[in-house]
Amino acid sequence: MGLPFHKLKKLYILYLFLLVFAFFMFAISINLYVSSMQSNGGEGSHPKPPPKRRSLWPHKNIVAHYIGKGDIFGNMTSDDYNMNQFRPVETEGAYGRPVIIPPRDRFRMQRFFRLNSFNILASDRIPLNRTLKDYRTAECRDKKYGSGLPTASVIIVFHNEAWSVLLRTITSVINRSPRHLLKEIILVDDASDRTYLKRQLESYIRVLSVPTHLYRMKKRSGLVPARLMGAEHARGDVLTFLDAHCECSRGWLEPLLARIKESRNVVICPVIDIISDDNFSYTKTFEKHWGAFNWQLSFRWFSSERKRDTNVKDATQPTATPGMAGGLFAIDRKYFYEMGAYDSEMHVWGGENVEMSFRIWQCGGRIEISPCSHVGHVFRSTTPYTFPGGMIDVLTTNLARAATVWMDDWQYFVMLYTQGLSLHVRESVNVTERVALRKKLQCKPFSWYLENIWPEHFFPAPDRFFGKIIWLDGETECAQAYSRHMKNLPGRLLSREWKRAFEEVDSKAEEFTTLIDLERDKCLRPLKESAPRSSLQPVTVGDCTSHAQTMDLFVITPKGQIMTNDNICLTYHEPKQGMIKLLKNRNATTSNVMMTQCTNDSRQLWTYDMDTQQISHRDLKLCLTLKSATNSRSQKTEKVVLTMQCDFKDITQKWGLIPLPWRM
Ligand code: UD2
Ligand code: MN
Repeated sequence: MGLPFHKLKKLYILYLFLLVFAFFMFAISINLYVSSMQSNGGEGSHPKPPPKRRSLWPHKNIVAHYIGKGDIFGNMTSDDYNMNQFRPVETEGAYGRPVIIPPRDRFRMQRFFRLNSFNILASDRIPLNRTLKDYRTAECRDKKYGSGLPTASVIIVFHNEAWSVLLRTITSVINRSPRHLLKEIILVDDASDRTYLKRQLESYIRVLSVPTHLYRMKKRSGLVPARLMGAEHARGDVLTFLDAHCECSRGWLEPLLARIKESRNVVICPVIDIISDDNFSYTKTFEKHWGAFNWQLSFRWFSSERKRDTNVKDATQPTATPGMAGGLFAIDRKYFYEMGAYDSEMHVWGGENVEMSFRIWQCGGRIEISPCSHVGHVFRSTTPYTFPGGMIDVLTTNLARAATVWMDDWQYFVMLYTQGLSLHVRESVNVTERVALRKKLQCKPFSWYLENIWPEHFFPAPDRFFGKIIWLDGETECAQAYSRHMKNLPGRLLSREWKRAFEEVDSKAEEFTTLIDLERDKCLRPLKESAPRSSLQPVTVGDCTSHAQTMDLFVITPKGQIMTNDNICLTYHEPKQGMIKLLKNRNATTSNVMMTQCTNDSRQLWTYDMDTQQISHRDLKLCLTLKSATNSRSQKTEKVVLTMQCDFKDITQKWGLIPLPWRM
């Protein structure tokens, strides 16, 4: 006999309720699992969430040394790795717009991010021939280049590039270059192992409207050997190198070719726009930027106005740049070889852009950026591929090669103040052939490069001070020795010349550096050690143990700029109304002295009084002073450096220069 109907109904409802409840619990736990995976980011075996969009351009370092993660494949399977998920949606990414990944694909998106260090799901939704805006100025659009331009071979090297990204690069070259100027496209595969880059790629390029050749490296070698292989096969008048994740915009090629036609010793770069690694949006960058290298020889963009540029009236004219980013440039094919092509002993990644920048300038050529040529590039914050030989070793060997051949006295500075580099690395490289090339081409010294091509540089120089700035609290041995020395100098009462101070401290360099107590002496440095160097940074004093990376090393020019690595200068920073009040109260970490980008204006000029050991602002005559202030947020008391009325008795206004060696 069965249960009565009403009991059955109750059981049925209970059963239904339990089912719904179980389903809810299941959904919640899945959700929790997914979000915990996402918040783990790069720590565990799951991909790191895509980095935030960069907003500080162009101060932001965008082509930096990579911090690769050893475990590249993580929990990805070989199917994941070889999968080509290109499924274009007609209007996605049109006019360079960002792609928004639907929430249901977010987890997958993050999982696949690490394969290429960019959001491949976004790229896979964008058609190969997506539209872009015209990023040129009106003057550039109107410019006519006439006939008789040289032809170009576009060379693209790649190692395990994503399908849609590589093919969009090729498509943009084909669609946005005048057919008669494009001799061919040359692809060099640096021993990739992804399956779609084998036969599938070969058949794809066979039917393109521009002759496209694919060569393969026998073994993984790096971008330099791959580009050299590409160049060997090229037949166009001009070699045009591109990374494998670029998009050429309208009119990109003509200005490059026209400049080489005008002058064959110019290596010409486009303006490099930003394709977001996160959503593949295309963002135009400021045209007037230029590039150079920091103390560790990492490439950096700068945007400060350059003297020589103000003379150029025509806004379509290319402007000189001391350094090139390395990936995107055009060069006359024969000139490329006359100038020594590349240092073929540079492997995998890095250093070749430094070497080429110095070599071209020092040996009689020029490097320029054309404001009329815009090419987008996907900037990534980590490298997705392996570094055979170890990243640090490969990179430092490449840099040591460049520095040893081209930097003369300055090579020692780079060796001494770059982590991983040392004189020992220098001994291990054989650069005989490159030194012979330098001799054959009768190249100029590095000092000439710094003085003439990059006069705004922030490296040490014979007429500059290099070392630490210590606070003379009067108690440490070093501080006492320093003050004693200064007090006994004839003519000190009158001397406000940096040059005189440099000479005096140089003559005592050894004594001061042996006396310095790295913990008890206090050195001038930024308040936060890890804050981005591009932002406004308050200044403080701290232990003198810190290394170059922490910015307690300064270069002072005879003019009175107090500079440090990455083009950062000690700056008088006009306080805003509210800030003045705070300064008076001294109850907040606010200061009128900041570290910020050097701009060569009077806010960054200081003088030194040898008699009182004060550093004062040249025009305002206010002295650098160490004060305690309470951080308004954390309520902690912090020591902050600011400028105040000078008082020769005030111990908080006394500073000493401790020189450090930088050459042999
Ligand atoms: C920048 C340059 C890059 C190169 C590098 C320094 C730009 C936009 N990019 O780094 O061209 O000068 O600085 O070395 O200026 N590749 C290989 N084999 C390898 C490693 C890389 O073929 O072993 C390819 C790679 O697929 C890419 C190109 O070389 O097409 C450049 O590599 P990247 O994109 O990782 O370098 P990037 O842009 O960070
Ligand atoms: Mn690149």
